[in-house]
Amino acid sequence: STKKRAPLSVRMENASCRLNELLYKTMQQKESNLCLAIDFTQKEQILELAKVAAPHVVAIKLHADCITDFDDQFVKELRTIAHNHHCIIFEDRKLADIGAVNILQLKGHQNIAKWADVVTVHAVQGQESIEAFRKVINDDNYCLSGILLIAQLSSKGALTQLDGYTQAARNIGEANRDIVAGFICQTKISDFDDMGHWTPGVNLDAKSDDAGQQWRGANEAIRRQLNDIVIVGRGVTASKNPKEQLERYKREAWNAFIGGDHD
Ligand code: 6AU
Repeated sequence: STKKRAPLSVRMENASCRLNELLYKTMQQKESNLCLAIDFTQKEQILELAKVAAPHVVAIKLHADCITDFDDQFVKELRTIAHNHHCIIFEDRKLADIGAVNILQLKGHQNIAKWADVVTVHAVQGQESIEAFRKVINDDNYCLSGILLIAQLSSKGALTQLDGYTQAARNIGEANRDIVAGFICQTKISDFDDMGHWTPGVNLDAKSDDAGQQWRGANEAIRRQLNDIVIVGRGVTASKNPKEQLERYKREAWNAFIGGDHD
């Protein structure tokens, strides 16, 4: 897609998915399009960084199944941080099963739907399995207010590059905009103003890890590839001074978003 982004106010008004009303309002208020991926294994470590990050980011992304001491107290504290700083809590579970099982997983062991605002879902299981999320998203007993479809992966050789895959994922998302808030992708794929393009694979100091990940800068991801939200993990979490890096990534990503004139 080459169409430029609409202003945040327009996107907010056009939001079909509840998550996006919150997202675009929060982006405007915080002047941030940064999401921090906290891939730590212990809840205290995660909460400590979440507190530092919350004022700077629009979303905090977790892999709850990587946390070895996950419990209700963790969830409670996380929700408090989210509430105090207007942060979206994002569980990156990448669900990929038939609809009925996806729902069981959402309500299972870690009860994701109760505390996560948004969860990632693969497109591979097809449209009807994805439409099954609607029941949970529309149920006020759950926190979940949208899903992000994985349209492209950042890793080298990802099969999402196979002919037609990304377009097929986009079509499923665009046909279900009340529940699909947007995409995990490498470049902007949808021309619907309300759809959010969340992009991982951003690091300002390195190009790759030793396990297939591919990184590029924020300017490339946001200004050239027209994504909306930068998802950064180790660029911040592996640094000696995470707060300094958070401020740096926030500034770079936001400048790229509002069309700052640096390269
Ligand atoms: O900045 P990193 O490489 O330390 O972390 C990137 C984060 C990780 C991945 O699980 C996630 O982004 N991710 C995803 C997501 C968000 O779904 C998709 C993808 O294609 N690549 C990727 O790295 O927490």
